[in-house]
Amino acid sequence: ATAIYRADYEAPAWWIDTVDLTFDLDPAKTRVLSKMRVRRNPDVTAQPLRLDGDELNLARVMVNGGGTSFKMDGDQLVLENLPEGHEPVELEIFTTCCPAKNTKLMGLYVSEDTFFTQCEAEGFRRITYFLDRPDVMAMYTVTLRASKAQYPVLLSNGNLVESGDLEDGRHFAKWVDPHKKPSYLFALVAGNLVAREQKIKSRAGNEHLLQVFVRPGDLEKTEHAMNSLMHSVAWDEARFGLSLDLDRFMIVATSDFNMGAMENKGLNIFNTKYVLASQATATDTDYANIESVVGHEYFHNWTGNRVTCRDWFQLSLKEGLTVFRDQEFSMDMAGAASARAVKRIDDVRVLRTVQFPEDAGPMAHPVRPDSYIEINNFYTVTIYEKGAEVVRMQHNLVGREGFAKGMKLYFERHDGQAVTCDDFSQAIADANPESALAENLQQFRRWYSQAGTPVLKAVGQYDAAAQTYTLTLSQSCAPTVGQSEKLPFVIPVQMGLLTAAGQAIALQLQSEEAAQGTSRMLVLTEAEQSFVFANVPEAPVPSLLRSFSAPVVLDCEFSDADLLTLLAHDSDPFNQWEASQRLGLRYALKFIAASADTESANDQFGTEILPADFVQAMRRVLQDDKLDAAFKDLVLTLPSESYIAEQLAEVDPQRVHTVREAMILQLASSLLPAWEAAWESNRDTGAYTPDHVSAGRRALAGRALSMLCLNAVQTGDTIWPGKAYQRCKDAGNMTDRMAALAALVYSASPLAEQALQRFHALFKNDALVLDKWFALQGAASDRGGNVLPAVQALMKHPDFQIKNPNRARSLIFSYCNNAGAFHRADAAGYAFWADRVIEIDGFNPQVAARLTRVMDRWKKLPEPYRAAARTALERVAAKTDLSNDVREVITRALA
Ligand code: HT7
Ligand code: ZN
Repeated sequence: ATAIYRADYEAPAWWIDTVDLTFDLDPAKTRVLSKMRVRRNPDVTAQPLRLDGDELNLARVMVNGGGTSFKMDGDQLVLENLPEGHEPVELEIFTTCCPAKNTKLMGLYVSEDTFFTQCEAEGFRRITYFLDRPDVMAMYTVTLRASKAQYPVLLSNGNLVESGDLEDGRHFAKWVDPHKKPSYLFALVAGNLVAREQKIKSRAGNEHLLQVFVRPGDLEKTEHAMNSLMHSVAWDEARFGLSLDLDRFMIVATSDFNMGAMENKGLNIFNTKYVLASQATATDTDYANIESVVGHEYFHNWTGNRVTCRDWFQLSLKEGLTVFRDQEFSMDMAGAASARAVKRIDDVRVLRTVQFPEDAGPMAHPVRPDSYIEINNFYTVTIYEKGAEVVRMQHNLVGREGFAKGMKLYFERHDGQAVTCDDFSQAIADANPESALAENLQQFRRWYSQAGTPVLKAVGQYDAAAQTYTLTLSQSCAPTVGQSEKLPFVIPVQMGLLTAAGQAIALQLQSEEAAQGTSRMLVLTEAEQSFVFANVPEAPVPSLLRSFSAPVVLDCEFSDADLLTLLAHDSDPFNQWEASQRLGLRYALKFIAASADTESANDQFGTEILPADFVQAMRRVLQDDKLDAAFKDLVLTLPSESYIAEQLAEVDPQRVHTVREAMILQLASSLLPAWEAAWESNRDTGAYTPDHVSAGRRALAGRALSMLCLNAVQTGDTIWPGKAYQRCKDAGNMTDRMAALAALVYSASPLAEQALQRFHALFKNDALVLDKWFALQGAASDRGGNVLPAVQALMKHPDFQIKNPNRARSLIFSYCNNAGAFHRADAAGYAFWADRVIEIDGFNPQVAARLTRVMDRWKKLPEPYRAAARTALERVAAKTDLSNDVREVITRALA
């Protein structure tokens, strides 16, 4: 396989103006007739028409109603003798494909007797020969024909213009999409489905029909998805003035899907995980995810569909922007400032625990990559989450109103076009000519072109005589694959200063006449810059990077006292939380280093890793009536193992795991009465609603129960495990039930097995709940190496189906991400991983490539893990028939 380079982009030599597709749907052999009107691109020198195809059977090609010569070049169908000149040419291509055998779930496939499509990024070429690239936008008419009994519902993009019966029990439906679109947004669905329907009226007074299609029996689980969709439509109108541009907007759920959901024009296709919810089967997190994913796909209707990407290197143009939009949507829906902060903290945790490692590993790439082998490998946290941070920085540099103006200009300029990341930032800057973004636009664009996480170093110096405080900010960025030199970024640093007692200090730069509030943004553009603040009454505690104003690592020498001040008093809740994480990280790193030459950190340190003042600060947070439960839960969550690991040059995963577990145990035992009180006051949240306040209370109750069960294992107490077991039996919602089950499993309680069995018996007919059941067991605490054999046994369970991506992810991915159980001295975890990568690659390369990435950071492992990891990677690499997807990831990992 060869790499494709951004620098090689050329406009297409041909345009496709209209496509008329007719499908005769049959699982074993679907016939596809494509009639296209194509014409030469007058701006490009004349070339043959080269159409992409993949695993198609070609039956016939006709040009302007007559036969034609053609040739195959690899997977491409090449037409060299098309009429010269710029007149449109009528092309007719007849192909067949086999949806029943499509295990890759790309193109047209069958899931539970229903036809679905997935065309992004390059799936349309598995349906018919086409110019399968996002800058070729065409008008689509689609006719679907199928057995009426088996496939009573026939859907495609746009509006239903005709339907009726055919001979032999078949029927048809004809759909016309009123908007031109790239092929990756094409979709069809055919099957036995039912819909929840809702009519809505837009601000402009237009009527729209919203539909959520699911399998019969699942209808009552669609209320939250429908509500989320209605909220999304209203939010986009209110916040950005963007209205729904279709009479009908449909969501369809499938349980076989490679990713979360897909924004096909007017016909979104969703993983059931992001549609179906009832209080008995879905957790608060599921509810929140559904709202966010429904919003995300809906918002793509403008950011992605109306204005799309010129090429796949620009993927973050739509994904980064749409993630930013869904994050803002969730924050606006959350309402209160504290709930917004909780959402921001959640988002930053994902960025730091998943994207920062990606940016420092073998798959590091810029937000706008320069090359790829398999585009499916570039649907990454860098494109999505870091891309959203890059949009957020632009938002912050021009302000909320300025950003809205920029978006307006973006759509005025580019509606109906396929454009680039540069076009986006240009519009935001042009709409705000006086902004720091416009002033530094070229330099700002390095966020798109340079990979890696910058380190922002901050050094403060207080001059008591002059009452000045000099804050020196400097930046650096380590080399990443293919990029050895990095130029300075534009880094917005939202900040404030606090007295030691925690009071906010008025901020006045020496050059200014008067103070300008107590929180402000400094913009770092040089490698190093100093900012001098005047009238500072005492040596201040700096609160830097408030709300995580830039995706960087902040290196600042805070004392423990500074951090305790920030934790107790900072007006920025993000930095309050951040202070708790810095303290937790500090103690973890100290004890990981100290335990370097001992067998077990536990034995050496007992339960005394955390100093008394930190434990006391945690107690205060837990007992503070003024703090939200959700926020308390986040503060009391120690930095994750992967975040701790990222700070280390060499990572002994067992040591990281053991030290973190010991810290958790110490918090469990030292705060025992506070945990009991937290449980008692939050265990009953009344009639279930997934709102943020009661969800936060359930989260805190769940953590308290888990801490109490962990402590019980140490003390031999049976009361709390008994209460958890009882909760598993009688909980009124899945959040509480799952938390109780997890408390038993993670504490390795003797009651865990029985509770798991009951849970299975109760939910054996609900696929999404069974996924949770498998996932929990894959993520269980390892006791003497017991998790891997349990996982191997579960793979033989009648409910385990490796070909279903949700199920494979729930057991296999969950185990391979369970560091304490996966990194085994006998290398059995790695052997299991290699076997599964090879097995899954045989039928679904995209899912296999995701699993391959579990080993991204293997070079940081010490022996004996490192050699064993290499052996496993090399075993996979030695397979000659690997997919391009897995080959690209494994080659980079081994390089
Ligand atoms: N834009 C969608 C991407 C997607 C996808 C990509 C490759 C293979 C399968 C896929 N399913 C969905 C999802 C989104 O970001 O909205
Ligand atoms: Zn998206």
